Amino acid sequence: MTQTPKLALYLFEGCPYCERVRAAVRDLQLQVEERDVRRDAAHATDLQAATGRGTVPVLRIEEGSDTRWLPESADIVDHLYVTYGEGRSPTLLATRTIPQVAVGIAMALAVTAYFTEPPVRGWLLVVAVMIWALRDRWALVGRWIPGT
Ligand SMILES: N[C@@H](CCC(=O)N[C@@H](CS)C(=O)NCC(=O)O)C(=O)O
Repeated sequence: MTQTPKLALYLFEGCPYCERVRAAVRDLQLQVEERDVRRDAAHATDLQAATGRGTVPVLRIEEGSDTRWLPESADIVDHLYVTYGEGRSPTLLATRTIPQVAVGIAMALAVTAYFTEPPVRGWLLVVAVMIWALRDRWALVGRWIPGT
């Protein structure tokens, strides 16, 4: 799909918040140039100059002579769906529903573990910690899962 504004996404590999935006870009089949701030120092410098900080993701929206810089993954995802979604809602990955549910399950397991006798307690705690550790990595995993 093509669109009038030229979109560039400032990011770096392995950044979970950037993966949320990538999930939206994939879902909406948008043409967005990716600018990795860790691979190209010029992109990092441009981002710092424009936003005053190095935090990613940031979407650069160029429309004619007008350029806007949009930070915050949730705001970027909202913007993309409102502008290009044709009424569609963000996917579970783009809204971070999956990591949030994972945190909920991990906390429930941890609480359960507290009231359970060993050795079940130990195993529940291990599983809870693993789910918690993966909470923001699902977007990376989800890159290979169709329909997410
Ligand atoms: N609330 C922000 C968080 C973004 C964030 O924490 N990005 C991390 C990478 S995943 C980052 O850029 N850290 C480096 C820094 O803040 O300078 C969002 O949702 O976009």
